[in-house]
Amino acid sequence: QGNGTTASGISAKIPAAAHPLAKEPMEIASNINYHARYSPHFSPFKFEAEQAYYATAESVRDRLIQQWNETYLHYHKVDPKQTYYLSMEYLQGRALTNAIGNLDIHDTYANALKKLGHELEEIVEQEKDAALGNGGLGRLASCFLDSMATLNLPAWGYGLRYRYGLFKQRITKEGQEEFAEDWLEKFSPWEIVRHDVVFPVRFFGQVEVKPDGSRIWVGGEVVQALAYDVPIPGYKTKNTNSLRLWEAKAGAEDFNLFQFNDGQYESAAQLHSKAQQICAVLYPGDATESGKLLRLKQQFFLCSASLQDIIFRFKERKDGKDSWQWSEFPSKVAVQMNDTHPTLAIPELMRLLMDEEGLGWDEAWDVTTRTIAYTNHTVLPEALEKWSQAVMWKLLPRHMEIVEEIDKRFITMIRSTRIDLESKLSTMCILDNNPQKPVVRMANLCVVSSHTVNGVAQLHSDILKAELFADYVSIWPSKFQNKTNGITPRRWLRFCSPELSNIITKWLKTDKWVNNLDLLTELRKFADNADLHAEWASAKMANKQRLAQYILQVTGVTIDPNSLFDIQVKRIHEYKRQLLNILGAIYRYKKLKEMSPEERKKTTPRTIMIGGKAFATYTNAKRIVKLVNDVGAVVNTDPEVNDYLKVVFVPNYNVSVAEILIPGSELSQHISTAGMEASGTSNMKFALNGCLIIGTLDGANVEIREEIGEENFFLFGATADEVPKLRKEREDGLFKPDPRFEEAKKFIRSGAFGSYDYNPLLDSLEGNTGYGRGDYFLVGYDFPSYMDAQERVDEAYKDRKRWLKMSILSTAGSGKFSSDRTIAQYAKEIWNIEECRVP
Ligand code: B1N
Repeated sequence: QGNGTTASGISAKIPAAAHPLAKEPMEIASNINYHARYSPHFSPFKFEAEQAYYATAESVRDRLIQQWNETYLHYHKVDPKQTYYLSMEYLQGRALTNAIGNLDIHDTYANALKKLGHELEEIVEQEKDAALGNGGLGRLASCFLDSMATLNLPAWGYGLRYRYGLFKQRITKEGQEEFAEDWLEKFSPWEIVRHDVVFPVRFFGQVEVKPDGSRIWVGGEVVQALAYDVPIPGYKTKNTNSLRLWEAKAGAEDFNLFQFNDGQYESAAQLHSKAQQICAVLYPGDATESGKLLRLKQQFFLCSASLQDIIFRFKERKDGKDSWQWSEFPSKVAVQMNDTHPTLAIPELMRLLMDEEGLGWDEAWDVTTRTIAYTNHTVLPEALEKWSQAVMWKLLPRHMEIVEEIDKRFITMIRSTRIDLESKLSTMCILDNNPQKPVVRMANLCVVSSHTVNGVAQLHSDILKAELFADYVSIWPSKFQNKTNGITPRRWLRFCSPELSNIITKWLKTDKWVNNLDLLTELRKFADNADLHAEWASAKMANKQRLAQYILQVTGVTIDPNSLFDIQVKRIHEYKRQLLNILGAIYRYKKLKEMSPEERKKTTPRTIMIGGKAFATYTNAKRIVKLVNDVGAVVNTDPEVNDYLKVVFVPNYNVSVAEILIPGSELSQHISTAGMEASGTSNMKFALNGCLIIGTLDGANVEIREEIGEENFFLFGATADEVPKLRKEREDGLFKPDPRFEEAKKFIRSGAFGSYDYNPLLDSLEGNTGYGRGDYFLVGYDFPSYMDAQERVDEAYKDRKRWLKMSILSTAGSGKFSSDRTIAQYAKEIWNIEECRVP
């Protein structure tokens, strides 16, 4: 209990009130105090860490609401063109540190809390992560929101308010187990329920033809979409945008009181429970799809509610103007689809314009195609969404009519203008009418209907143009663009590593780099400076110690901050090749065992950390999790080697865990089979934090290496254009495995890591071809060059000066990877929107 605090916990000396925009710590303390006393959520007689967190968050929220209202009114008055970002996922993580950082009130809040007997650093730990996303795609959406607000862009995020976000991962003797994570268990202080923003969303039903020949969708079930707004503050600006999350609800009229009184409790509330299901859980897939009716309902729910809202606001701003036209819509509205998940926005916008607003096909099509743009995030065939036509007809009969018509017109256009493409039509058209399984190809629908299609890193965009979308490129060459991903430097450096940030600010003599990340190049001048080296090393060491503390706390394993911290964290997937990493670790372990004590002393001690969640039904991914844990159990308790090697599986990887791991890392692994990782974004976060990368020429690695210099990047492996040839050679039985690779596999099969049956996993790396065999991801091919690169890492680490220089140059070369740069490019080259700064 801190100064002035009574036995009841709440400070008696500090009055409970003060203006929400108070500037002095004392006034802020009194505002926090006010929320603690009058918050309906807890007893006013307690003020422990949890209550302090909620009261602090509510106090910060007062400020956010103030700015958020001003922003809305300003946008309303100026009426600029606005962007609406549609995404099924947002990985927001925690909000408190980010909010007070962006509002530039960190120190005053820290002081205020001190007066109330609490440390801000401990209070922020109370917050649960908002994990409404799976991985990179969802986190990208969240970084984009931060940058849109920071750049004063009039832009909204739209998503779903899932009750259960990404599952919680626990590690047991069996490996990974999944548990529901209740991020709303108590409540979220960051959302504002908007009872004034509600739209009906229909499912099922049928299409009726009216006497005038127009068509209308009727019947079926109708649920209500209720808005929850999460204010998104920009960094050091008043602009505070909105992330609008929809929740599905049924109304009182849907409750059958007669049935209930009759004892039929379940059927009485049938629509209520159906509505509840819609936003119950986040689809736990990352780059794999399995057709689920509920998932399709979710997608449509997002699209329909968001578009009704967008149209409502467009009309509201036209209200009072004598004449306006729908053709102006695309000059006020840009809709960006985050992958194909919100594809139904296309037929839904067409339907709303034609059936509700009375436009003809041509006009509606013109408006739709000038409004909507599509970002592709993957070329993995299993992740390209294909919905069963039968399911679509049932759930969305009117939309299927529209999709059929879009397809028909596309085919007609090709036949009349590009007869040379006739033979390609069967793969280019939208409806795949294969009698075995007729499906709608969502990516094709997106390409045909969007004004712009972009990939997320240069290599990925090139592959899209040369392969997946090559035929369309010949029709619409200027439709295809690249927008290399980025990350927000606020969360991913300024706030997660204040130590390193302060050093950067000191040496650059300005903190302007936080929203002008290109300024980091100035650090290059000091890359050899001994004073900077000393400061840099001490910041890194502090971050490593914090990380070691965390690892001890969650795993019980003690790791040595003087060893090289080597991290791979991302969703577990065969193409990301965590298996390559762990096989390398196993080989390293075996060699250490064979060495004499003197020889071991000459090696570079390493701590290998691997973390990530596996899709619950992805068996091989789960086997990899189990293997990492089993290897750790043996290596970490082996007294002969555990001064030189530790292998740790970091459980329940999420945004908050990343904020501890990344600043403390020295080497990180981005080792996907070339051509398979569209971009990657954690690679950017690690590089920004002065961590060196060992990686393949894949995704954004290519551009990172260009920016920071090839001498500062540990490169290995086949290139994307070699991959098909290597797979072919393998099929032809021409592949000769490296003896080190064979040795590592054999060691596992010998039972060195326990009795679990790893044969199916290892078999996937063997043979020449076949389902689950033939080493599709080329682990065996890349293994020798990977091990060679690892040897170069060990050597480089021994030369402290050289390593520090490389680390500084990594940070210095990371400026391009700010999401501010990415978003500025989207704004200019795709959305055609401009800054609209709140005065
Ligand atoms: O999107 C990220 C990229 O940096 C990654 O390389 C890429 O793998 C990731 C189906 C996906 N692509 N596709 C998905 C997510 C959920 C789902 O249900 C696919 N995620 C990516 C950001 O561009």
